[in-house]
Amino acid sequence: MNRICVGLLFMSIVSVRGDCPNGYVRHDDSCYKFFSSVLATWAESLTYCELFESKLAVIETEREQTFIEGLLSREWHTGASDGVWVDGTDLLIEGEWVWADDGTPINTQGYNKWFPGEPNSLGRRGEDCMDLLHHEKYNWNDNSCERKQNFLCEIETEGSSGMGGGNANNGIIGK
Ligand SMILES: [Ca+2]
Ligand SMILES: [Ca+2]
Ligand SMILES: [Ca+2]
Repeated sequence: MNRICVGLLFMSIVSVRGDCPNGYVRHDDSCYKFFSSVLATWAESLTYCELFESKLAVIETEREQTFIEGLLSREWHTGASDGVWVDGTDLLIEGEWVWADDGTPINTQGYNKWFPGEPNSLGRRGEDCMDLLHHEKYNWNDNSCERKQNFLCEIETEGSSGMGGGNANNGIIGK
């Protein structure tokens, strides 16, 4: 098209492919930030991530889950909440879990690491948002979306190819 477009595209690629933004930790093709001193509802935490050009973490593989367990254990401190919000939700249709970011179903065909007995949709109003519970070794749980707790943001740095990561829209560039 024109030089400015090409230049902008190039800068985007460089910033996306390069190091993680300050405060983020790299693992494979993603950058992660555990916000361990902010308490937010699930929806608020999603907005926080967006403010920092990221999104709530989407956990696609055992390898990613293991990394996240390590990261959260290392950075856990007294005063941190037991639950840590990630991107999973069944707010749209009760019992049908998806990653909110792109609607990918979370079912037995794909990767999942629900704690035994979860999701259990406890209480009269149920539980529709996914968190990782410190006291359950960061296995997955459904919790009340209104609960205020810490959260984990992720930036996917590889837009295409690769399993799971290839979700058409490069959100980071688009922003
Ligand atoms: Ca991920
Ligand atoms: Ca539910
Ligand atoms: Ca639960």
